[in-house]
Amino acid sequence: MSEAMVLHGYWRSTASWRLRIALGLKGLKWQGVAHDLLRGGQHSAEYLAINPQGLVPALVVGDHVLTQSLAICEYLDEVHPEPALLPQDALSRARVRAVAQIIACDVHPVQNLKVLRMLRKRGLDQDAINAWAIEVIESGLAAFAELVAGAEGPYCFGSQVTLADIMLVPQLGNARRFGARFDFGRIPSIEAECMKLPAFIDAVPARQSDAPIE
Ligand SMILES: N[C@@H](CCC(=O)N[C@@H](CS)C(=O)NCC(=O)O)C(=O)O
Repeated sequence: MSEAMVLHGYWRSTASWRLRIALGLKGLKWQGVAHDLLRGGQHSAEYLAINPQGLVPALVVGDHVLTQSLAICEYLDEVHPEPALLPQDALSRARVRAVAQIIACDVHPVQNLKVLRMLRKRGLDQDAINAWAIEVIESGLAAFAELVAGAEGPYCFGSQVTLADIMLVPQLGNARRFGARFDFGRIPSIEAECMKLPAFIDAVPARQSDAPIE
């Protein structure tokens, strides 16, 4: 693949953050196009032509547009198998996908900007919205921690970074933003281990070119 891939994202988007980690782990070159979610960049006609869902990320690979971060991570893993983001055997893969989906399907979607705005429109005040988000994050992370408790470290499932770690670390960024607890089981030590790796360090929101200058 000669052209660099184009990642449509936003510095603080946790779904974009997952892709930045995956691309970094695979050592793949990419160019970023930032869409300011707070200013509605995701709803511009130009972006909707790329992703009709009006959500980031989208990854442009040659003539193809890919959406949904989990599907994109799996695509990258299939096309660029090293280092593998999923284990070799089917049972272990199912376990990794299950915890990855706790974050991607059950925890993260309900704190989406779109969802939080809908709640506000329906009369919930900010404290109630935050309390709701915290409850969802904490219950999801507690279950995540239990499901990885029996596995060897230092990462979620052993000595290989998997999709589970890629989903977990950005979600912890969201947990901090909302003031949710995340000190469940091995979660803090998994995060600390991941944050020693360049792919995780480079992917943090504050390091992105569209992040506000402090
Ligand atoms: N399931 C999607 C979620 C994408 C998503 O929710 N993106 C958020 C940012 S993390 C977004 O674009 N929000 C814009 C909005 O809610 O208007 C994925 O994993 O790619």
